[in-house]
Amino acid sequence: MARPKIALIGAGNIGGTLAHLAAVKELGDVVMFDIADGLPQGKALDIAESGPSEGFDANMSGTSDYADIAGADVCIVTAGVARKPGMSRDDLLGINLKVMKSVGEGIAAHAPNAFVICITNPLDAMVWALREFSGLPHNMVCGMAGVLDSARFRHFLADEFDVSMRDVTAFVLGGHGDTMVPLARYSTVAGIPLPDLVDMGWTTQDKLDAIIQRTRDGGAEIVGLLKTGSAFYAPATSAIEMAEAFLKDQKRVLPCAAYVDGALGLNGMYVGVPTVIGKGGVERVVDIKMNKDEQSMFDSSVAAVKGLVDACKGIDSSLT
Ligand code: A3D
Repeated sequence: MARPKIALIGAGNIGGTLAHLAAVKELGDVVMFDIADGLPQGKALDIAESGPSEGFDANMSGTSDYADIAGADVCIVTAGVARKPGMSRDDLLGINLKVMKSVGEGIAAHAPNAFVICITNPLDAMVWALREFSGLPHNMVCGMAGVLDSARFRHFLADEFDVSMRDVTAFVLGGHGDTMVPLARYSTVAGIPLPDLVDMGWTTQDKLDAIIQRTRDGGAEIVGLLKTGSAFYAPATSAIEMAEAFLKDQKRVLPCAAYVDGALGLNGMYVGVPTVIGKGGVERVVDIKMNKDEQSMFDSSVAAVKGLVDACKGIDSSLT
């Protein structure tokens, strides 16, 4: 049986890390695409040369020709520009929108049956635009953000409680930006919700509020430290978790930027929501109930995403 084929569109910091993880986890053959001459070929060869020590057999290749992604089962898109200190994700909109057009057309022409995971920022608007440009079914195009934002939240909580990260679950909804909504009520340590842990004296409400804010600022914290780009190890790991859920039909319940039409009171838009990912792509959106405060935070986040989508429509008249 042929190995699955994984196409990585963008071979920069995240693209290279995705390729390495896909190889080490033996998820399939990897083809890296980039417009930068030699970059995808060089990274692919470098990773292939780790195969004898690591013990994987997957094929690694690099290309600047979309024809080489033909028949890909999964496409993970990181093509575009990343933030530098002082920039917001939204500052990337104009330039990355043009990139999404060429990527969307390339995927439509050569890998129309792929499960597509977008990582390029500003995430929720870019995944919407990528779906529009590619014309793929909505359930087969989604964005990675919630898994990363939840992982950051889980890491900070595990540190605060001095417990294993494996026993901390967290829930972050909404757009991937300053308005994201970490939901304390739905986040737990071994099933015990965070508000109960505050009551039990494990932490204070002030400390929990600070952790929630640090989660919202998680991307900027890393940009500030790196100074030359944005986070890439955890973003790559998060997207690989989603790709693996699809390739192995795991039915994982993962938050991602999915097309929501009907659930959570939304009509036809991309935003971060809990989903079930399996061989059908985004198979379900989990229609959770929010209280008044949570709903109002989610509404602000939805409004911010809608503003970015409108900005895309203002830039490219083919988008309606
Ligand atoms: P970087 O290392 O700059 O890699 C981007 C790559 O895209 C470069 O190698 C470019 O040559 C390539 N590229 C540019 N234009 C094209 C094109 N038209 N076709 C193909 N390739 C192209 O960035 P990175 O890997 O650090 O980040 C990639 C994207 O992910 C950025 O937009 C980041 O803002 C975004 N990002 C998102 C998250 C989320 O959680 C959603 C987290 C971190 C980064």
